[in-house]
Amino acid sequence: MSVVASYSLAGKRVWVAGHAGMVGSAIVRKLEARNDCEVVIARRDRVDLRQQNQVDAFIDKEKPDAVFLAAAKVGGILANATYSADFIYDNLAIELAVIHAAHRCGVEKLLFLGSSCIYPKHAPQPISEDSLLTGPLEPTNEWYAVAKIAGIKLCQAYRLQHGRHFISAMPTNLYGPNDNFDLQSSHVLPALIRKMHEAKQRRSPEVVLWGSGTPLREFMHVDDLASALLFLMERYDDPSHINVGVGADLSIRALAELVADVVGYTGELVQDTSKPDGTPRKLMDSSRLYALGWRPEIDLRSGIKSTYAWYLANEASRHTLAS
Ligand code: GFB
Repeated sequence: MSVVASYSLAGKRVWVAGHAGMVGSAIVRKLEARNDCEVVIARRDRVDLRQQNQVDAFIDKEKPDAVFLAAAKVGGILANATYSADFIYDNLAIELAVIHAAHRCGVEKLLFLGSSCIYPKHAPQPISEDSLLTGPLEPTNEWYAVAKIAGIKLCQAYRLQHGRHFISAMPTNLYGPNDNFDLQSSHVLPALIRKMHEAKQRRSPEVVLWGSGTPLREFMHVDDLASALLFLMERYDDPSHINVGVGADLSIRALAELVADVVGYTGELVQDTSKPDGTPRKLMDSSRLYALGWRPEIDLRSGIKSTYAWYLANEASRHTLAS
């Protein structure tokens, strides 16, 4: 497989689509730290990335050389299950508009961001890239998953028909600065940070966890992801999507205990089994990425610690005021 490529971002105009989100903002931080390329952004109030004509006008004006497609409608298990139409429509529309515009404008390299939920619910673990489309999806997030699978296929189709250097990376569950801490729509890790923090403040005797606590998940700090994405942009050029994970998982119950420990919450952890569990396990096989020479650096405990510090500095008071 011809996976090792050589493409340098140095001196390039690099559009980070989705710059305000958790992933996009982490990519922007990494690019700015390099200080050798020009970061281009599309402000959300000026460009609706779901609208082909608006994306076309933006890309014609800005003429980026490379694109990180990190813009997406994302959310946790409940948001995915509740807003099925929004999740499939917004994500398909963004992918179509940005990938097509990048082709039309002759963008040299594009990296599309997917998700580990593209894989079948009962895929063999750890999940290799070859498991894609080998079985039924997890119903709570199949709308999002189908849109993300379409994104991979779009990149492959433009490679095949037009020789474009469009690649796809599939990250595992992510967390970090600029995450969504809304208790209804967030993923589990930010939800647990907020729940434990507020329970500690209020001296609540218990914190409620959704589901059985037995599902296994793998968590990666978004700064590790951003580092992997810059690496892949410069070193990977293959039609196959590539997994980006840390190689280890833990149960939701164990995660909750870890977050409680970091936050300093000592009350009871109670399971609300009326809430969905989602897929039982999704540990990704990231050996293809590791074989290229990249490795994650942020262990889970220190990642949670720094994310909690970020939450305290940026979010906690906003929530206290709102409640
Ligand atoms: O992170 P999460 O919302 O999404 O939930 P998925 C992971 C697990 O944590 C589930 C449990 O078993 C939840 O029931 N959980 C426990 C909680 N307490 C909480 C809580 O307070 N909030 C939340 N949100 N969960 C998502 C997909 O699946 O993963 C997306 O829906 C995407 O499409 C994302 O792929 C990475 O890991 O189950």
